[in-house]
This record gives sequence, C-alpha cells and structure tokens, in this order.
Amino acid sequence: MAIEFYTYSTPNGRKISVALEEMGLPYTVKVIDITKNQQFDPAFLAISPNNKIPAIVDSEGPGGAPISVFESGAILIYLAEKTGLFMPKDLRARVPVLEWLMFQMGGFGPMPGQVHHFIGLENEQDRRYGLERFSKETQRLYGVMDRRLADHAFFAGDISIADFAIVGWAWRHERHKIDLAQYPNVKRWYETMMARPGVAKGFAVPLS
Ligand SMILES: N[C@@H](CCC(=O)N[C@@H](CS)C(=O)NCC(=O)O)C(=O)O
Repeated sequence: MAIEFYTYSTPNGRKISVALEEMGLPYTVKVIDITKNQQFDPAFLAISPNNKIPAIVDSEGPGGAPISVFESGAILIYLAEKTGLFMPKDLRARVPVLEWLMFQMGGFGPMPGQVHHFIGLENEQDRRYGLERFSKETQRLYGVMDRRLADHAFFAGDISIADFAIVGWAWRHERHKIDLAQYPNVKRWYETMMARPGVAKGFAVPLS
C-alpha cells in the first residue's frame, strides 16, 4: 500500500518527496493548501497537531499496523529506518547523519525561512532589522556548509537523509538571496544532488 503524503510545494515538503523518490517508496500526494488554511482542518490536525506540513500516514507501519508521522526530520528518520536506506546502522557512522539533519532542522530552515518572511514585507522599517539579522545568519550557515563540503562529498560521508533535508532548503537559495558561486563546495554538492534522477523527480512531482 502506498504511503499517504500530506504536503505542499515548500522546502519542508520537498525534502520528503525527494526522500520517497530516492527510496523508491510508493506514495500518494494529499495536497494541504496552506495558503487556504487547510492545515487547520481537524482531520489534518489529528495527524499533524502543530498544523504544519509535511506529514505521512504509512498503512504498513511497524508490526503491520498504520502509523502517522509529523515533523520532516522525524519522517526522514522513519523512512530511513523502514527501508534501511540513507542512514547507516553503525552508531559511529550514524552520528554525522543525525548531526547534519539536526543542523538543518534547527538552523538551515528556520533562518532562511525568516529571510523569506521579512523579504516579503512592504514596510521598510518592519523589514530592515529582520532581513539584516536573518540574512547574515543564513550566509553564516552557507559558510558552515561550504567548509564541511570542502573535504566531504556529502554532509555525512555517503549520501544520506541529511542531504535530502538540506537540499530542500538550498533549492530556495535564490529566494533567500544567496549566490552559490560564493560557496563553491555547496555549489558542487547542490549540482551533484540535483543531477540525481530521484532528487530531480522529488522536485518535479506536483505538490500543490
Ligand atoms: N519543523 C517543521 C516545519 C514545517 C513547516 O514550517 N511547514 C510550513 C510549510 S514549509 C507550514 O506548514 N506552515 C503552515 C503554518 O505554519 O500554518 C518540519 O520540519 O516539518
């Protein structure tokens, strides 16, 4: 049975379509139009109590019973555990996957997300402080990623769910005003990721 994938075409939603495609898991898209407040529908809140996409329902969960999962990081870990793909079993090798996944969840998502918010404000006074603060932090995060990728092909050695999480946000680099030419290692990694058929399909599948 296909996994039900509740989503919209945003960076957090795209992380999961990329992972599902790369893992070769069958899924059906259930669009939650967050521009029409569908994320507040009681049926959706029952599986995603924080009223945010993405969420999944896997009818073939652990022990064969259905399970729902919200929060994109939790979904990525669940899918990796389910398939045995894109996250090593060995604890030492698993640590960098979790580190870079949490780096994305706690920073490289919330920070560029704030740039997307403040950049859209019309009032210059409201916009200036937030845009400056979150743009600086976003640039710093790209610097951190560039240093990591100077001697790693992917964030955790082999390609992993951490790369799927990060590419979801790097996909919007133009929106948060980042020129990848200034971060050559990120650029090389981004182009490698986008050239993968599974990643390309994950970004092309209609989610809205
Ligand atoms: N930490 C959450 C963040 C999810 C998130 O921010 N989703 C946004 C779209 S990218 C959303 O659903 N916003 C609707 C709302 O806040 O009402 C995750 O990674 O799953």
